Amino acid sequence: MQRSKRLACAAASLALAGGLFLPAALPALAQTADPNAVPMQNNSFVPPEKTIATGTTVTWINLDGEAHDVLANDLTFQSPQIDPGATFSYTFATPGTFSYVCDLHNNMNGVIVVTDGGSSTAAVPPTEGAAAG
Ligand SMILES: [Cu+2]
Repeated sequence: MQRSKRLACAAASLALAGGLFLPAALPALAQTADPNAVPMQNNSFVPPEKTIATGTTVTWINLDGEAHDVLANDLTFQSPQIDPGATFSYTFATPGTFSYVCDLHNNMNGVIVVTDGGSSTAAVPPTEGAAAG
């Protein structure tokens, strides 16, 4: 049966591309409702690049079966070892582009782009022209 052979081949490719398949990680990923979360899965940051507004707290969540950490290239932030299932949060108070790595896996890297305010969802009313007496 050619069709099933092709399917098996595709499945094998997927398995190779994704590394170890960890069924236990799937429900955990579904729980990641926080839009500012960066899961660490299959030795990757997901997504590797994230854009946030100034003042946003990013939470890294380790969904792998081994420890990771996050270390900004410019040392703006640095986590302790993040064990499986553990998290690390950092609030970005200043705009900029912050690239970071997992110190334990040098092929694991990511970028946080912090924009200068401008978030349309920010509930900060303009104070310009407010009456002062
Ligand atoms: Cu790592």
